[in-house]
Amino acid sequence: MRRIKTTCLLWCLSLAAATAKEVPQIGNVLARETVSLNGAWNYIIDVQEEGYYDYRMNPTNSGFFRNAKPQRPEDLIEYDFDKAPTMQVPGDWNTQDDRLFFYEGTVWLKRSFDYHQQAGRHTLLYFGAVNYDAHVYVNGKKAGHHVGGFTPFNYDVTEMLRDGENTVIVKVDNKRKAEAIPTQIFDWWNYGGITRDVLVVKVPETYIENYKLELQKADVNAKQREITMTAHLNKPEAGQTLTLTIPELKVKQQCVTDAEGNASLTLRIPSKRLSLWSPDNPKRYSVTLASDHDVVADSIGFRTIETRGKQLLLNGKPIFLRGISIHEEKPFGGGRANCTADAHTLLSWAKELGCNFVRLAHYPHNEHAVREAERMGILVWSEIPCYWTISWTNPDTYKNAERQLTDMIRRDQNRANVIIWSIANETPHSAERDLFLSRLSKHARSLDSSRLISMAMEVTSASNYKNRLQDNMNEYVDVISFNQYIGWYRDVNDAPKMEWEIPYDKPVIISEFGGGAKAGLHGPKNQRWTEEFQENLYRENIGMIDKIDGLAGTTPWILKDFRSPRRVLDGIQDYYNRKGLFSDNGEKKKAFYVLQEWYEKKK
Ligand code: GCB
Repeated sequence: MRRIKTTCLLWCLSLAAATAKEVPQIGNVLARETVSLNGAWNYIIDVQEEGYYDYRMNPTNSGFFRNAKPQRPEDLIEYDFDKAPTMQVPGDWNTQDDRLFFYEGTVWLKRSFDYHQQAGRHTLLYFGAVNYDAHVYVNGKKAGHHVGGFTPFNYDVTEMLRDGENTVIVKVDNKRKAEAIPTQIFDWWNYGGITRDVLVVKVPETYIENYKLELQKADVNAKQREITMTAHLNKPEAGQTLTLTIPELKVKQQCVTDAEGNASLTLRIPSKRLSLWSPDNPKRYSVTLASDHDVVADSIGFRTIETRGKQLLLNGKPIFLRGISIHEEKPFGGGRANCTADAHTLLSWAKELGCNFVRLAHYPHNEHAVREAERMGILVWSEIPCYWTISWTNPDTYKNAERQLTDMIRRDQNRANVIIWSIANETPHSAERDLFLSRLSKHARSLDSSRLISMAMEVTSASNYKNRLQDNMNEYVDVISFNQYIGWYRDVNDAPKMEWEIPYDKPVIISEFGGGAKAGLHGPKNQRWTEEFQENLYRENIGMIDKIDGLAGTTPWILKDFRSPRRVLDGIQDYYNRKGLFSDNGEKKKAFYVLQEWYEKKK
């Protein structure tokens, strides 16, 4: 009997030893103690998901995640990661192997690493993003499953790691699905793979999971300003002292966690001591937050953003957003961007254009890009890929969208430059859509009251050169934004005659306008695809837009030509959307100078 009990216990322990847990995203991962798993990963292309399903389409126990090796000469194992080619992680697979250029399906990626766990420490396995559907295995056991291609997720893998060599295998599937976010059709390249950093994060058993510092709104003449700090531990542990230090502001203040592991405090700082973050003064303070066992350092800027009628106020003063839309693609050629250098090049082009604002379309961009924009003094609109025709009535689709929104907000909640969370782009009107998006809007507000909410709407009626924008979502957004393509999809050369009716007392952003041009193609201004056509379109649109009542900014479409499978015109598009002001090789088109000239006047 005793023996049975012991066997049972051992079995239970071995089961326990195999479990990993998805834990809430750790905040400010880049400042934690980490080991990078970036670099070369072996990969196997698995068109029929042979490594996941048996020949009756049941998930198999002997899938590729086992990383099996023949033990005897007669053993049959029909895959071998160690003989498979390698690709760089982070990186999209489409630009690393010609066979994968148009591929949409499953690829397995594997990486081994040496690890020595310290007693009393926990280990998280963090992915910056995997597009789209990821099954993660550690040493042959499942760590978890994640859906959504542009937001971070992490597992506590403490119990799964061995002393010495460890193996991580990820099954990545980028097939498009009607119920997914984004859905089956979208105008950008469906880059697959582990597209952002992979990190092993070493944390104490009880660590600071996330925190948020927020400058409270106040009168511009207020003598004193309030900064609130809220933080929480990964565990409901009461009685831990948190110490917030900002040496430059002479701040060292403490608070104690409650039974939920939450703590908060309020700083009161003389206004004249506080230098507010703005595009002209991208001031960030060194901040550290320490608990009894953990410490995390950050650089944080303080600013307020709010609206007053049709005005947009940054730090209490009206601001015009001289923006441009950007896709997360490398500056030269295609391929997913994921490093500070890529971001720096793209953002420098935006700066040269005269921008103080970028719309990071159409999904959350990588953290390096948002931080680089903050350092360079560029305001950011950040959005989730709730784009075009979403399955509005599917509860799992809603959960997926809400999760992506949550993870986007949690990751960047301390970035002073992020001023707008956008919840959707060009979605068809219906009661179901209104319900879905209004829930998202309320959710975003419940997580973050220090930023504005918007979405890219569409013009609903147009006749006799009169355009009207009407959208039930108006009451759920702070800023009315809409895309319009007069001069390209509509009414070529009619922009000067257009009138606009936007019946809401809120600031207006034109979140897209533009047209395509092939760099180096010249001709008369009415000839499509020439630089002159695009140049003229910009001139006429700017003339029209500038007259819109309450115009608070624009983010024309788009900084750089980007890859899109929808753009098939040979010799012109060649699978690029050509609406960039820069070509895919970084050459400026004529329209660049038109926008630059206008933005110069708007300074
Ligand atoms: C839009 C979409 C954007 C497209 C663009 C275009 O309205 O929001 O994703 O790429 O138009 O080029 O048609």
